[in-house]
Amino acid sequence: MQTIQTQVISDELRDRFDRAQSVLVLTGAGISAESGVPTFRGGGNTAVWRGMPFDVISSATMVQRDLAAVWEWFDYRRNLLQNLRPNRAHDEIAHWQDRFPQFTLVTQNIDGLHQKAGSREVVELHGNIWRARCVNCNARVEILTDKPRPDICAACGDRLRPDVVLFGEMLPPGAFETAAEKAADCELCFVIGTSAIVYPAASLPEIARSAGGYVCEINPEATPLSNRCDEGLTGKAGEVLPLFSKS
Ligand code: BJW
Ligand code: ZN
Repeated sequence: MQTIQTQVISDELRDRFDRAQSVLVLTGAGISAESGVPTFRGGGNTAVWRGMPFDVISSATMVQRDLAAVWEWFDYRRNLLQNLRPNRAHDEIAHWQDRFPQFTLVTQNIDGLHQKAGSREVVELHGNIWRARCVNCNARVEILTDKPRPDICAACGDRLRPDVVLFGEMLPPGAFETAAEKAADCELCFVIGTSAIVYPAASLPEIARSAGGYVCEINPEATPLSNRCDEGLTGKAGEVLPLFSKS
């Protein structure tokens, strides 16, 4: 008897997965949803902090206008995150790095859950919530769970801010360039748990596809990418991804 699970992945995708030498994975907030991390959009989930939509509080303007409020928002989210664990989707992707000769994991997430699951050399496009950065000299400081969060830069005495990329800000130097280079070079590109509307991250699947890569989206909901990719697997990342390790 054929189960629903074996029907999800097409023969073509399974064959490409078995043969692929170079794979790129792009993840977004949805991959952490099953760990308990709220997404920004989709599923009726729109992040709001004290009445402010996330794209207002998570903006470059707000850092200039009210850095204390921005810190409160990120402190709240770090507190939430410190008890959360990677889920089956993070675990499965961590295994892929040893399965393919060339493997690149690019994430828009700032939660550090890929690294907690064992993924190495993660290309973080939007920074990391567990780091602070000086507004003046760009020195970076790790934020530890068992120590008070530092406020002031030890190198120059100026204020620290979250080391994350807010709307209207540039991505970390080299991060997008590395991701774009790998996207242009991959045979198989998985786009997992992202609404695919925030640029430049959303251009990576386009780059992969125009260079001949096979693009597969994994998401329970349709996105602007859905009718521009080669295959869509409709479902939760934590349920769909483990199917790849089953024959
Ligand atoms: C599941 C699931 C399950 C649920 N399993 N899936 C070109 C065109 C138009 C605009 C621009 C453009 N280029 C640049 C822009 C401007 C802007 C932008 O893209 N705006 C768009 C919204 C229109 N981009 C920027 O400002 C970027 N900077 C930049 O381009 O610099 C150059 C520049 C500078 C100045 C002027 C001009 C250019 C920076 C973008 C930074 C994004 N920052 C944020 C906040 C980070 C800090 C924080 O956390 O607060 O990053 S915004 C937010 O969105 C966060 C995310 O990383 C990002 C993407 O969201 P993501 O990951 O896709 O999550 P969701 O919630 O949107 O979607 C979740 C999905 O999961 C849904 O589809 C669900 O269905 C699915 N899901 N459960 C699988 N179990
Ligand atoms: Zn400094």
